[in-house]
Amino acid sequence: MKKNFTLTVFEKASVCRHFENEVFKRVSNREINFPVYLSAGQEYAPATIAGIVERKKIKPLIFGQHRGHSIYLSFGGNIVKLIKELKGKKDGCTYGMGGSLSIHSNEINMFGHDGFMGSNACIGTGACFSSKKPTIIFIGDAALEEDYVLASLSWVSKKKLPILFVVDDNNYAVLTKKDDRRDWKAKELAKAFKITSFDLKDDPKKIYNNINKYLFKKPMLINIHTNRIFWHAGAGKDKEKIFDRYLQQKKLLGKRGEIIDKKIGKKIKLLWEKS
Ligand SMILES: Cc1ncc(C[n+]2csc(CCOP(=O)(O)OP(=O)(O)O)c2C)c(N)n1
Repeated sequence: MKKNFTLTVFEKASVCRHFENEVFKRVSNREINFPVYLSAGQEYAPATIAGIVERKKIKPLIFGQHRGHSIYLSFGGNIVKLIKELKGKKDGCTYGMGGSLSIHSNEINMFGHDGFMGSNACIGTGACFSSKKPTIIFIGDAALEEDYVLASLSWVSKKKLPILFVVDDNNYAVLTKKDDRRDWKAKELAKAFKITSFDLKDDPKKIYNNINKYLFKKPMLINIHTNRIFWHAGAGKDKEKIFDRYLQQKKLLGKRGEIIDKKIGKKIKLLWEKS
């Protein structure tokens, strides 16, 4: 029997959340002492998209930005290899050289980011144009403002490429909020390029219902509102009290949610200690 979609996504999100909490601890106590980009609070975007893609049995090309831990884990990246990567080991997923920023994995077709905000949009567009393979490009709400990202959107639309752009919209460019940076919305921008687009909360069912039918059948852009728990980089928390989709979904699942959360938390803690 097919597993309930909400449950599949929750399990993925739980892996991401516990993973990031373990990283946070290690950055705080300086066991990890290079820049890390945590995705806690934002895991429902990749977890949901990965859940949809898995159901369709598609293995897309994946181009992430920084905050890529949850993308890698949601799409089935080997967790031990990512732990080793963050410990700087040679048998890490990016041979201990990519760190948190440039997570790369041939196994899941994930291409490491170079640190240049939005460059993954151009590179992903080129890869899709030449291969015609289903492609997912994750960018932040600030990366969407880069001129070369706009040029990529234009080409994607002109060539009707099987691409899904996921704008992980946490409202911030480091510390500057969207309202202080621009007066347009991602959905309006995509519409101007004749790209089907949606502006959605990180609610898995809403994302599923909106993108499932036409995914990879035409270019699409989805702006997903998320809330970051941790700072732009490193170990620290923003002061504002935020809505936490993971905790909301856990509550929704009741006892089952609690059991999964505990079980996965324990497993990941152990993996971090052993790897
Ligand atoms: C071309 C370029 N300009 C500036 C930076 C410095 N920088 C790194 S991340 C960042 C903000 C990124 O915001 P967003 O794309 O929304 O991603 P988020 O960190 O919020 O997930 C900036 C300005 C950069 N890396 N590359």
